[in-house]
Parts: sequence; C-alpha cells; structure tokens
Amino acid sequence: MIPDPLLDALHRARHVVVFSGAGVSAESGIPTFRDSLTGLWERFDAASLATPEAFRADPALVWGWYEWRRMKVLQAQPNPAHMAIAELARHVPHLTLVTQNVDDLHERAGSTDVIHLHGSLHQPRCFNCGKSPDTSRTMPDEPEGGRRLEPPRCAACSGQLRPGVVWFGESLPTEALNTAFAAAQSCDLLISVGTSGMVYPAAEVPGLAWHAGAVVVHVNPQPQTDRSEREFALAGPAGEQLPLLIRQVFGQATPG
Ligand code: BV8
Ligand code: ZN
Repeated sequence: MIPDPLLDALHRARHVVVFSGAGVSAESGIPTFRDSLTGLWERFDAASLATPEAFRADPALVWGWYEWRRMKVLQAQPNPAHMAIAELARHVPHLTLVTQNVDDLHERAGSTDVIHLHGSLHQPRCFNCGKSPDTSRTMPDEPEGGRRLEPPRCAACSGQLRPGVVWFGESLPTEALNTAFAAAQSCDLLISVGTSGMVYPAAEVPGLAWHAGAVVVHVNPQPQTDRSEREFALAGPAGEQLPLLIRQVFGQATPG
C-alpha cells in the first residue's frame, strides 16, 4: 500500500530525480554487484576486478569480464522498471535520471539525457591515449559465460582499449556529478531505486535531496531508510513497485 503523502508528493512534484543502481536492471537478468558472480567470475569479487590495477595486472581477465557483462546487456531487454521511469518523464514537468549503471537499458526504454555517474559499457576508450574507437562494437565472439579476452588495440596509438566505465579509485566525470548533485538539491522528490547505496560519491545523491527538503522514496526489496519524515520505502522489486506507483498517481497502466 503506497502511503498517501507519497502519492500526493509525486502528484504535486515539479522536478523529480530518479537515482538508479544495479537493482533496476536485475529483472532484465543483469546480475547486481551483490549477486554471486557466475562462471569464471565467482572466484573474484566485482570491486577487485573494477580497478585500473586489475586491468594493468591482467587486461585479458578484466576485458573478458566486461565483454561478458556487455554481451549480457546486449541480450537483455529493458524491464517494466525502466519503462515506468521513461513513462514518468512524460507525466512530470521535469525529470532528471541519474544512474550508477553502465548498461544502456534506460536509454533503450526511452529515457533521454541519462546521467551516467560511472560511465558506460558501450563506450570503450584507449587506456593509453583516451581515444574512443569509431566503429560500432559488435557482439563479442565468446557468447558463453565469459572468459579471458585480449583487449582490442587502439587504431590511433595501438594502445589497449579499456571499458569506458569509472573504476574504483578513479574520479567520476565532473560534469555528470555536478549536474546530479545540483538536481538532487533542487528537486521536490527523489526516487532511489535498486541501489545498496554503498559507493561514494554517487551514494551522496539521495541524502543531498533529503537535506535540501525533498521527499525521498527508496524502491528496493530490502529498503534501507534511516530518516523519519519525508522519507518512504516501497519494499519490493522495482519492476512491480514503479508501475504501481505511476498507475496510482497518474492512472495509466504502464506498457510491458
Ligand atoms: C572516487 C562502474 C575519488 C564499474 C562502479 C572508504 C570509505 C568510503 C569510500 C571509499 C572508501 N575506500 C574507497 C572509497 C571510494 C570508493 C568507494 O566508495 N568504495 C566503496 C566500496 C566503499 N569510490 C570510488 O573509488 C569512486 N571514486 O572515490 O574517486 C578518488 C579519486 C582518486 C583517488 C582516490 C579517490 C569510484 C566508484 C565507482 C566504481 N564503479 N561501477 C563497473 O560497473 O564495473 S561502482 C558499482 O557498484 C555500481 O556502479 C554502483 O555504484 C555500485 C554499487 O552497486 P549498486 O548499484 O548499489 O548495486 P548493488 O549490487 O550494490 O545493490 C543492488 C541493490 O538492488 C540492492 O540493494 C538490492 O537489494 C537491490 N535490488 C535487487 N533486486 C532488485 C533490487 N532493487 C529493486 N528491484 C529489484 N528487482
Ligand atoms: Zn590510443
């Protein structure tokens, strides 16, 4: 049952921020960071693979892991949570979507101007000179559960390509982070969906909105809320909770 004050806040909101994490892609079959990683990766934890040191130490292992993840995204479809977020943008005067995810499922669901705080699987760049290859990237040639793959070479300097994501210990894109922080501090309502809120500075976004006076709602099967007023939790999968929230406030069934 969605609390009336939350329904009311969304109905009246002029500027809504949606802040998403891996959980919003879970119902598309994309493993979250907290899921035990399958195949070759069960011996590693994501945080140890998602670092420049890991790439330098074993480029083929790290590149293979990201190609496995990119392949899973290419084979996946946006789920009702992604669709509901894209639909929400059509109901509220202004919506800012900030994601920690490196997949393109928000875009494929129809969301635009998606702010990627941690980069994207779909924009590799040269580890040496930073250039991005201009050829669109095809499906990796290892469709099964991922394995070591030598990274391709840069056409400009023959350096090794790296995934276009932000690794642990690397700075976030300044403009993306500033835009996300500004939106959090000026919105009326922030929907945090599918995130364990453990990685900084991205994890600061919901707190910035709350301290600036916004209503904050956490959509998560295991929501973590630590404030009383103006903070709500919708305990359940995003693919169910978000369409429900939209239907109750705007009355339209969401597609899919
Ligand atoms: C930086 C891209 C400055 C790569 C990612 C000690 C204390 C505090 C901070 C630090 C510290 N030591 C180091 C740091 C900094 C570090 C950090 O925060 N570490 C953490 C582990 C403590 N941060 C950094 O290094 C950042 N950079 O600080 O730069 C700097 C610069 C130079 C030198 C020094 C410092 C960079 C961090 C970016 C890392 N890159 N992603 C890739 O994807 O491979 S992080 C990655 O994990 C995600 O992007 C995301 O941000 C994060 C957590 O994932 P979530 O999205 O929350 O997903 P998770 O699996 O955790 O949870 C899923 C949730 O979904 C759960 O809650 C679950 O219940 C829920 N769920 C499940 N199913 C559903 C669902 N919800 C809804 N519906 C469902 N169906
Ligand atoms: Zn190069």
